[in-house]
Amino acid sequence: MSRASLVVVANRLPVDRKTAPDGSTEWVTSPGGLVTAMESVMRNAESAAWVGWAGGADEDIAPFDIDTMHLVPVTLTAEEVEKYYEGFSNDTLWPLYHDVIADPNFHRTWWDVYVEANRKFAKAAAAATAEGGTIWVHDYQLQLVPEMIRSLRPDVTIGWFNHIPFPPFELFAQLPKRDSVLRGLLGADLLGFQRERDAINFTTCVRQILGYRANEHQIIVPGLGLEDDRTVEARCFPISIDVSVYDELTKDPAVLARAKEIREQLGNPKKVVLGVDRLDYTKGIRHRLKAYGELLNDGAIDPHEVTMIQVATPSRERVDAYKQLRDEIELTVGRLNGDFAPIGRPAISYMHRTFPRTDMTALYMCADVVLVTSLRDGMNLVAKEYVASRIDERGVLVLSEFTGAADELRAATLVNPHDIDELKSAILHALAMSEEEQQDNMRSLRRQVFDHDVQRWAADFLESLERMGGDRSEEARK
Ligand code: GDG
Repeated sequence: MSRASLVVVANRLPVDRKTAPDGSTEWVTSPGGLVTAMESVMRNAESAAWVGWAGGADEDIAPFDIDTMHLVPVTLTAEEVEKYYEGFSNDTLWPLYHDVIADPNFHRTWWDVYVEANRKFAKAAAAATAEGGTIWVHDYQLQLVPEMIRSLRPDVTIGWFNHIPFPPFELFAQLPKRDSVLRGLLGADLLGFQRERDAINFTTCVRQILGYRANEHQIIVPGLGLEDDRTVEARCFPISIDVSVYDELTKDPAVLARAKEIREQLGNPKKVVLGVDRLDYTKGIRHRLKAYGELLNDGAIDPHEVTMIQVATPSRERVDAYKQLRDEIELTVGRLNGDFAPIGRPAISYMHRTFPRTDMTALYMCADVVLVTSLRDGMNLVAKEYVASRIDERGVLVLSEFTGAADELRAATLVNPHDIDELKSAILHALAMSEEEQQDNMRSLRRQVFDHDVQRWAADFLESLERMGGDRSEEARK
């Protein structure tokens, strides 16, 4: 394929390799809001490509097409997977950007490999983009890519979007190589964040650490030598979900039947409480289980009447903090079931595996209460998916104040998950909420989510980016 006018760059390509029983392999698109949103913007672009890692190590894979997308794989070595991805991305940046819930680890060799891996992505993106094209870089793994692309391809317009929080100055200041990270990001024309607070945290860091002039949303990057100064914008673009998918699934008779079947399999409890998370220390699963366990212990929740389901999707299983978290959660669930489960049915039905989206939707449809108790979360899509699945306008969303979603979903039952007493009260309040109040809240939540879907998110970001690109070429002509 010739070079594309729109190039998306993300750590992962939007595909997984599936191996058939006969040993043959094929690529299938991995489901998710980002992929759906990107598919639709890529379809509308003159020509588009997605640059990213295919998931293995030391494998050279030629560019290929799937559905309507042109994919350009970036090869990572086993050392890069260990030091760039598992190390600097997931064991340094991830905990630091999530309020240091876990201790960030830092090794200078991780940083060196992070730089080299970022360069691979930048080179691949620069080579894949047409003259004057647009590149949209995603997430914390690729923070050096904007500047690297700019030095290779000054003609292109560059955007970057952070899916996770951007930390306050006091925390970001701890990051070794913090100047390089900020300079890497400032290669972009537009930097997108989940919350207003994240954008402000970023501009504050730039002012304090690099000493550049900046207001809340605009930063003046001084030009070197004869170069003009550049203006970089930092704004919030809260990500969302593809609501049409949930609209369809919730009307599918097979999904409706599955929701009914799940309730029956649980012994038809009066109420079902649900948690769905990647098994990650940021999601507050331990706090949730502590509150729920105390409610069982206090006798405030009768396990004959209420069942909790916890789906904990496997995640980053080679990183120590994740191994330890899994052990702790499984020990707690085992103890609680041992202490409280009636014969033949669990007090907490715990699953450490992934489910098809039809099952996830059926779970949302049968849950009277969903608990989102993240200690810090960029957005949290589970909250929005639950709302989108409640065609009956019933159900209660208990939502941590420390999620990006809490800025938008004001009609949820908002909680501070660190306050176990408050969390317990919120769970009891949710279980006892009248149908009228549930309906009032759910209607308001549904309006918010349906008016702000992921297609609108992508279109808003790209329109702002195009505007920045337009301003830049006008300045260049002057
Ligand atoms: C990052 C940020 C931000 C989970 N288990 C299964 C499954 N899931 C799906 C959910 C949801 C997604 O995974 C999880 O999204 P979250 O937003 O909750 O969290 P992260 O993975 O941490 O994502 C986050 C997001 O990026 C987007 O910007 O919101 O703050 O941390 O869609 O439904 N899906 C299926 N089976 C499962 O078992 N099919």
